[in-house]
Amino acid sequence: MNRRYSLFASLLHLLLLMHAIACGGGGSSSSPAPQLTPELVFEVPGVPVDIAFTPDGRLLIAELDTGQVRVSDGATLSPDPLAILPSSQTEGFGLLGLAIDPNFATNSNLYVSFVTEDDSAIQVARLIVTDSVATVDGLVLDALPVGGHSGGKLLASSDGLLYITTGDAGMPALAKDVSSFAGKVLRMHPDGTVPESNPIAGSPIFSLGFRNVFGITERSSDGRIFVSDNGPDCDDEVNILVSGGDYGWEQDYACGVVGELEVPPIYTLTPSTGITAVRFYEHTLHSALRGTLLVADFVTGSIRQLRLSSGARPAVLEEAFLLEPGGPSILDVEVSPTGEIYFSTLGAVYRLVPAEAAENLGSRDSNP
Ligand SMILES: [Ca+2]
Ligand SMILES: [Ca+2]
Repeated sequence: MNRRYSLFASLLHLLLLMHAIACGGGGSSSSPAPQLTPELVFEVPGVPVDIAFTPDGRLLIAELDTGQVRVSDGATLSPDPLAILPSSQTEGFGLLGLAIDPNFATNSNLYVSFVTEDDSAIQVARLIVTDSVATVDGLVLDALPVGGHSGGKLLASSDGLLYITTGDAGMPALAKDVSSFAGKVLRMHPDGTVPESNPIAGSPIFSLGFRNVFGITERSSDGRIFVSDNGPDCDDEVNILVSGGDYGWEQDYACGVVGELEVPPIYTLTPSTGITAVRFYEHTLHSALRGTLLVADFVTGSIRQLRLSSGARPAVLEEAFLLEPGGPSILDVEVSPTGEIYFSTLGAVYRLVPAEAAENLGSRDSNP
C-alpha cells in the first residue's frame, strides 16, 4: 500500500503544499445533494492510471506500476492480464495510458503509451486485442520525452486520428518549442504516419504550451476535443483543443495571465487540484447529466459537472459537484456503453449508482 500511495507522491506533495498556502477561491461551485453515490466494483492490485471500455462492455485497465493491461467484464477483474508492456519499473513511470479505437468492433485496435524499460523515452504502440490477449502490432510514435510531467494520455478520435498528450518533462521552456515534443498535444494516424492536415507540415505537433495534460475527451455531438492541463499552484485548466493553438505554459509563467496570441481556458481552478480526467457524459441513462463535462481530480477526489455552451468558444453555464470532495484520489473517469459512470482510484475501480437505490439496499441489509 505504501508503494501505491507513494507513486504520485511528488504531485500530491506539491498540491497539498499549495493548498496550505493558497488563498482565494477557484470556481463558484454550487453543491446540490449528490444523486449518485460511489460503489466499489473491484480492487486492483496495481495502480489503475487509465481505464477504457470496449464497445462490447469490457473494461480495460492500464496499471501504471506493473505495465499490465488488465481486463474486466465490468463487474470482476480477470486474474490474467491481456498484455504486459515492456515498461519502466521506476516509481511514477510505467504504463501511462490506453485508448480504444472507435472502430474497435472491426479492427480490435488498442493504443497504449508507456515509458520504456530504460527510462529513456515514451512509446505509443498499437495493439490488437483478441478474447484473452493483446499483442503489439506496431509503433505509432517513439522517443517522446520523459520527466516529472509525462502526460501520456491518448484519445482515438472519431476523425480516425490518435491524439497523444505529453508533459513539459519538467522543462517549461520546451512547451512552446516546436523542435521538442514536450508540453504538446500530438496527432498521428494510427499507422504511425503524420496527418497532412497537421498545422506544422511533417510534424506530429497539433497544439503546444501545456504543462501536463492528463485529461482528453471528445464531445461526440460535435466532434470537438477538450483537454485539461495541470497548473503549478494555480490555473488547472479545461481547454478546447484547436489546431496550432498555444495554451500558454512557458518558462516564468504568470498565474491567471493569458497572452494575446494564446487560447484562453474555458475553465480554471485556483488553487489547482490536479485534474486527472475530463469526460463528456452523453448517454441517456442519467438524463440530468446529459451533455455535461465531468472533471475529476487527484487532490480532493471530487468529480465536477460542467454544463458548457456549444460552439467553438464554449463557456461554462452551470457548475456543480457530481461527487463531493473528500473521497480517494481519482485517476480516470469513463462511461460504460450502458451509460454507467466508472472511475479509478489508486487501488480500485468504482461506479456511481443512484443514491436512493444504495440507501434502500443499505436499509435492507440492516433489516434482514
Ligand atoms: Ca481512459
Ligand atoms: Ca493555459
